[in-house]
Formats: sequence, C-alpha cells, structure tokens
Amino acid sequence: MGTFFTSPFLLFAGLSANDYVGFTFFIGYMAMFAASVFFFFERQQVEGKWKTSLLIAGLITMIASVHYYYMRDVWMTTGQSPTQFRYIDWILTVPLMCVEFYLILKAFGAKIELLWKMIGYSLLMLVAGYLGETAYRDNSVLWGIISTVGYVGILYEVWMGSASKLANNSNDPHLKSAFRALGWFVLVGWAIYPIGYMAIETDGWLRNVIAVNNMDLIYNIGDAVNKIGFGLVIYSLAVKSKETH
Ligand SMILES: *C/C=C(C)/C=C/C=C(C)/C=C/C1=C(C)CCCC1(C)C
Repeated sequence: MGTFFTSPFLLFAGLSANDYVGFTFFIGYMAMFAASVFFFFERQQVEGKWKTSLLIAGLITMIASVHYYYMRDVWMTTGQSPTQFRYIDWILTVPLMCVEFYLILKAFGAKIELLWKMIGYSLLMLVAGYLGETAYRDNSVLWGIISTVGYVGILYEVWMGSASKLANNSNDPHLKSAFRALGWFVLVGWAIYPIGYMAIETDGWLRNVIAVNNMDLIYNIGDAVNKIGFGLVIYSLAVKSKETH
C-alpha cells in the first residue's frame, strides 16, 4: 500500500488540500467531459434542425475538456496560470458560441454576415486580452479596454443589433425566451472574465482586492457556467420545440 501512494503515476499527489484553484481545474475537466457525453447522446433525441446545435454544444464542452486536462497539469506542476492553453481554448470555443447564436436565428432569416461580425468581435476581444496578459502585461488596462470594445460589439448585436431584431420579430415564444437566456449569459456570465483579468498584479484595477492566483479560479467558474449552461439552454429549447409539434 505504501508503494501505491508514493507511485509516480498517481498524479493527484500533486494537488494539495487547500489548492482550491487546482480543484476547479479537476472539476472543470470532468464536468466538461460529462457535459459533452450528455450533449452527444441527447442529440439523437431532438428534431433534425436542432441536431447541429447540440453537436456544437458538445464540441464546445469537449474542446474545453481537453484543454482543462492540460491546464490542470500546468497548474499542478508549475503553479502558474496556463494562459496559452486558456486562450487557445477560448479562440476555438467563443466563435463556436457565436455559431450557436447564428444557427438559432438562421430559421428566422439571419444572414451569414451576422456570424462573421460576431466572430470578428470575439477575435478582437480575445487577441487583445491575450496580449494584455502576456507580452504587454504592463499595459494590461489599455489592452483590456481594447478587448472590451469587442465584447461590447457582441453585446450590442445580441441585445440591440440585428440578432436581437430577428429574435423579436419571430413568433416562436420558445425561441424568444431561449435567445434572451443566451443574451443573459453573454451579459452576466461573460462579465465574470474581465473581473478575473483585473487581478493582473502590475496595473489591474482590482489587483488589491483579488489575488492574482484567483484569476484562474474566476476563469474556471466562468467557463463552467457559460459553456455548460449555454449548451443546456439550447438543449431545453430543442426539447421544448419538439413537444409543441
Ligand atoms: C468559454 C469561454 C468564454 C465564454 C470566454 C469568454 C471570454 C471573455 C468574455 C473575455 C473577455 C475579456 C474582456 C472583456 C476584457 C479583458 C480581457 C478578457 C479577454 C478577459
């Protein structure tokens, strides 16, 4: 038994009892994994036009799950933020979330330009955020503000721009309420991330309030809420629209 617990293969030996950030890396990994299995299997239960949406929901959590697997390792072995893996994950998953918005609205006349516009805003948001966390950390506030321009662009499209008009003009109450729910995810759920970013120790606005180590805790909570929650809203829309036929 003694040799079992000292085995070098036992990765968990690296996680100490008070490493709460580390816990959330493990929980995030498993939760994203389980959510992917759920979305992939439930895909068979929903009507044709929702199958692609559920597939994308599963891809989002699956991509995140694989990145969490690596991020967990970086965190445990170095105690550092796995910034590169974090942003590689986001640069794949955030545009896929834009695809989800587009797919929902496609039946109501959404044009492909809407998708490109939203992807453009997300790239601006993420590239600026990455530069602020890495190469230009001393100017993180400036890059954070540039990043926020992209974020506000997405918010505008969802709450006031063409996406919101399409949803309002549709006469499908389920679609309207699901679109609103996704809008709240973007307004409230996504606002968790800039709060984490403000913990950057050089010039972050909340650096005296939030310890920089908690940045990952905040990002991990944000990811679980947004990626799994977003998929569940789409899942429940798909199930409800089946019941009404
Ligand atoms: C699944 C991952 C998601 C939904 C990630 C979303 C990330 C953001 C909304 C990040 C936003 C940022 C700002 C608005 C300013 C500061 C820099 C960022 C990148 C943290």
